[in-house]
Amino acid sequence: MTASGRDRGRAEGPDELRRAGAVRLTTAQALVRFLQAQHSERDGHVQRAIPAIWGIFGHGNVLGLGQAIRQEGADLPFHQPRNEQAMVHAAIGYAKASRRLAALACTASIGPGSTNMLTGAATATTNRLPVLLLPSDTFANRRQGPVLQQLEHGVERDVSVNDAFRPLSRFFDRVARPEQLLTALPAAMRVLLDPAEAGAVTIALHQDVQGEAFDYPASFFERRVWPVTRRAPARSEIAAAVELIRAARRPLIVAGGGVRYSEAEDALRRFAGELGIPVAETSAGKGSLVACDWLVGGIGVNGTRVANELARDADLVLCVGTRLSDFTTGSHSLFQARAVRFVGINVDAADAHKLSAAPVVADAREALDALREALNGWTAPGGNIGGAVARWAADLADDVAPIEGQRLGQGEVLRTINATVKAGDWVVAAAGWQPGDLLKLWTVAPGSFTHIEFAFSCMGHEIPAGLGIRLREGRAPEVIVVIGDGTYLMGPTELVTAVEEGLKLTVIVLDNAGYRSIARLAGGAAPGNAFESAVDYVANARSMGCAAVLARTADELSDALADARAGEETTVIVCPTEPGRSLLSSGAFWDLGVPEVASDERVRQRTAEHLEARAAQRYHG
Ligand SMILES: Cc1ncc(C[n+]2csc(CCOP(=O)(O)OP(=O)(O)O)c2C)c(N)n1
Ligand SMILES: [Mg+2]
Repeated sequence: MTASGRDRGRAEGPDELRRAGAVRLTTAQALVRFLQAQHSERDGHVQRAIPAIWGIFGHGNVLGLGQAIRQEGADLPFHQPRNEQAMVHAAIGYAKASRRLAALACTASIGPGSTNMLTGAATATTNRLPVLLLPSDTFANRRQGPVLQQLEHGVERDVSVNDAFRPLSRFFDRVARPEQLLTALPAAMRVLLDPAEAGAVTIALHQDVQGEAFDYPASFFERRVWPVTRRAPARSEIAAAVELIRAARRPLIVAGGGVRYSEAEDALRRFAGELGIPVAETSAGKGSLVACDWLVGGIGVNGTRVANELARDADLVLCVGTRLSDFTTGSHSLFQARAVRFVGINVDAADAHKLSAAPVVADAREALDALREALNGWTAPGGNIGGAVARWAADLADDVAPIEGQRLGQGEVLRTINATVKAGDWVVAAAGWQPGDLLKLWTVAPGSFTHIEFAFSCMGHEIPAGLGIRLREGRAPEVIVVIGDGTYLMGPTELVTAVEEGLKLTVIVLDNAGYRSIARLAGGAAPGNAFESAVDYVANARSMGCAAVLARTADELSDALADARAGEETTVIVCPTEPGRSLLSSGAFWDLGVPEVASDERVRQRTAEHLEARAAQRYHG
C-alpha cells in the first residue's frame, strides 16, 4: 500500500459520490461526525444512539481520534477514565440503564491500551449489552517497521493484538482505508441496536489510517434513525406455546434480563396476574416485578427456596428473556418433573431453543401480550404459594439477624441499605457474595432498579458501571455500588473519575479480609483467599477525593447512608463484616470441577458429596 490516503481518496472515490457533494475529512473525523448523527427509535421515542465517548490517548490515537474529537465532536461529550477496562464497564452500565437503546464509544491507544478493553468486551458480550469499542491498531502502511507496542506474529503478518477482540465481539472490523467506514459503520450500528445481537462491537483503527483523508459523501453524515423493532411472534409459535401452557398443571415463569430490556414489566405483571402463574427472577431479570403475590424471588443457586421448590415440581417453565446460565438452572439440576417442558421467549433464537423449548422468537412484551390474548382467560390450576413465601421470608430474617459479639453480617448490611432505597435508586453488584446475596434478599422498591452483573461476574465492573448508570440517569436519587474488599483492591481508581466528573456514587465496601466467597467454595482446599494485611479503605478513598466513613453497626450504616444521600459527594462506606458468614442456602446445586484424587480426607468427602448431588442433573436437550 503506497498511495497516501489523500491520493487514494481523490483518485479512487466514485464519481457519483463527488457529484452528491463530498466532505473532506480524516477517517477519525468522519467517524466522530457519523456517530453524532445516529439515533435509535422504539415506541416512537427517538434518542441519540451514541451520545458520548470515553477514551485514554496514546500515540495510537491522540492525533487520530483525539484530534477528531476536539475538532468535530461538539456534540460528543468526552469522558476520561483511569483505566481502559473500566471505561468499557462504564459503557456497559450506561447501556443497561438505557435498556440497550443507546451505547457509548470507547477509544484506546495501540497495544496495552486496547488490550485493556478485552475484559470489558467479554463482559458486554456475555451480558448482551451494546458497547462500541475503537481499539487503535498498527500502521497499515508498515513503512516504519514494528511500531512501538506492536506484537510481531511470526507467521500471520497481518495479525495484531486486536484480533483477540474477535471472539469477544458480536461484530469486528479493521479499517485499513478511510472509505471502509462507509460500509463498516452502518453495519456496526445495526448490530449495536439489534436486540438479538447486542454486545461488544469492535472497529480497530490503524494508527496511520485514522489521520488519512477522504472525500466522504455528505449523505453519510445526515441524521439517521435506526428503528429498534419489537419483533412480533410467529402465529405458529404462539399456537404451540399455548397448547403447552393449557396442558400445564404447575407452570412457572423465569424472568430474565430480556424482560427489562424490552420494558415488558407491565406485560409480565398482567400475564402472571391474570393467569395465576408464579414468577421467579434471574440476576439480570431482578426487578422484572415489584413485590406482588406472584413473585417468588430469585431462582437457582442464588435464589429462594420457594422458587427452587416450584422449579423442582414445575411441569411447564416459561423462560422469558433469559440465557439460562448454570446459576439459573442449578447446572441443569433444578427442573426435576419427569415430563417438564419449556417455552422459550427470546429475541435470540439460540436462547429461545435452549432446553428443547417450544421457541417463541420475539420481543418479550409482544410475546407475553400475544400469549395472554391467545390463552383467552385460561388460568393455571395453581396452589397457594403465600405460605411458602412467608416461611422463607421468616427463615431469611432469622438468618440475617445480628449475632452477639460478631461483626456485621453481609445480609444485615444489604438489608440496612435496602430499607433506605427509594424510587429512582439503583443498586449495583457483580462479584463476590454481593450479587448472589442481592438476588436472594433484596426487595426492589417500586420505581427502583438493580444491576446485578452475574453473566461475566467481573470484579472491577461495579464502580465504573455505577458511573455509566449515573451518566445515563443524571441526578437520579442514588447509585449504590456494593462491593467486597477484594473487588475494591482490584480497581478502586474510577472513584477519581466519579469525583472529577461529579458522577456521584455511594460505594459500600464489605471488608471481610479476603476473597471469602471463594474461600467458602474451596472449603480449605486452596490457598490465597484470606488477606493478611489490614488496609485502611477509608483513608484510601479519601485520598482520591471521596467522602469516606467506617460503619461497624447497622445504625452507623443507616446514618452514613442518610448523609451520603443528603450530600453531593461520592461517598465510600466501609463495613467490616464477619469473614465466614454466608446467607441461608437456596438448596440448589451448582456444578464445580472437583478433585477426584485428594490427600485430605475432608476434600475427598466433599468430592463424594458433590458427585452424589451431580446425579440430579437432567438432560433436557
Ligand atoms: C476479574 C475477576 N477475577 C476473579 C474472579 C473470581 N472471583 C469471584 S468472587 C472473588 C472474590 C471476591 O472477593 P471480594 O470482593 O472481597 O468478595 P467476597 O468473596 O469476600 O464476598 C473472586 C476472586 C472474578 N469474578 N473476577
Ligand atoms: Mg471480601
